[in-house]
Amino acid sequence: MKYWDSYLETMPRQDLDRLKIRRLQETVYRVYTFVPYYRKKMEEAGVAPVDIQSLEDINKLPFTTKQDLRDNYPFGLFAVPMTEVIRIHSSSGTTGKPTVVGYTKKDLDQWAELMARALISAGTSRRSVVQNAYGYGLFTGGLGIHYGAEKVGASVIPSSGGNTRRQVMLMQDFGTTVITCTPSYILYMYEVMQQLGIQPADIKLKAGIFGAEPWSETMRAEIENKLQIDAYDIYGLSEIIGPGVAVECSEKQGLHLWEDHFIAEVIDPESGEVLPYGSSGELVITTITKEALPMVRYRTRDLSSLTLEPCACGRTHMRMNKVVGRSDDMVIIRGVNVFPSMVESVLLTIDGVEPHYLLVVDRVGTLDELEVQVEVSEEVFSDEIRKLEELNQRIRNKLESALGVSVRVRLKEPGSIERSEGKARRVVDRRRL
Ligand code: DLL
Repeated sequence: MKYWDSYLETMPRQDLDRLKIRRLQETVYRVYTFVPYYRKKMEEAGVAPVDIQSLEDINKLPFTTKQDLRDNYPFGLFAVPMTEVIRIHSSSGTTGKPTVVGYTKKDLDQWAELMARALISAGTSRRSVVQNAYGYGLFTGGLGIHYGAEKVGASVIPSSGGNTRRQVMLMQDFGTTVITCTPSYILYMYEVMQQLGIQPADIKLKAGIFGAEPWSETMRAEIENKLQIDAYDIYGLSEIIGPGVAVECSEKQGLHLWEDHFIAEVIDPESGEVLPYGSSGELVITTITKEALPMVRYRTRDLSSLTLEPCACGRTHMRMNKVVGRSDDMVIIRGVNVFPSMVESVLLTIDGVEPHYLLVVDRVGTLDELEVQVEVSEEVFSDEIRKLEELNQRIRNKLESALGVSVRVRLKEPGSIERSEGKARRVVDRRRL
């Protein structure tokens, strides 16, 4: 099966745009009527629902941020009475209160539909055995993928995150063909497979659907080569719906963002100005079908770009490029912006380097210092000191020319950087401590 819903996924642009404007108008009308916060913000901006006559008019609407969700904690932005809300999720966040999101029955049905689209797009079918190793619970990854995979009719193993040896056992014994988890977690699973002496040829895995954290093209190549599978990117965030906002297809050239449910824009994060297609900036998303928690121009903090170029898979929905990183994950070293994904792309081109790394930022006197800790392979680690020093220098040169800042490289012994069973932590910023 090529599409889950061929009519909606291949809808001509004109029809999609007509649907989008109608649904946008409905959403704006609803939030203005039912959510005092939105009404206040719109009044302050001098805009009313009648002012939204075309898709371009969206830029008259004020942005919504994570802070707005926090200020209205927990349910202040819900647009329906709690009797209509049948599920609540939340995203942990590193500081302050979590972000709380709610779903009506219709929201959950729609989410499962979008996840079914996503899974089919990323090589899943009703014959697949899907091992879902995203965490079940308040995190949207577990249950979000779960209901989509059941809808597709695949055999779902709700293994959730953690207990890596058991994950590998299940994979082997139950004949898992599709794994869903974070890209960092599949690499950890691979390590455990190796420790147990299990080769890719011993298992039936064919595809993996990875997301919830940024990962580079080089990381994709690493995962595909090691596990001998197709690795697809899936994007989403709790505030918008959870996983399934956008997903790759067999072309693996950007993620189709489901435009019949979401309107995406890219803005300059400093000025808030809307940027043309192709430009990189912060992704802003408006939901146009959500009932419980509609989001108007939500600033995701994720950096990406959008394209309307037709895709060979036949889906007409616009594509977003792989997310480079979050603006709040970016570290500014002496004025230069550095993303963990940039470091990752460089590291993974160097032989003897493992895909486990950490950026440690510190301030010595008044100067920022960036240390990149990187694990080396067992073979390299047992080499002579001189060879290790050479490798250190080579990594340093490559990083410095790619990033444009001076870097200290610390080679770490195999297995010494913390493994993640969910979202990996890539940055430790000691300047804020
Ligand atoms: O991570 C939802 C999800 C679950 C997506 C499973 C994909 C798979 P949150 O916990 O709210 O929701 O975190 C959302 O994670 O704003 C991005 O910064 C990051 N993120 C999610 N998917 C990707 C991706 C889930 N494919 C935040 N590439 C988002 C890069 C991603 N970053």
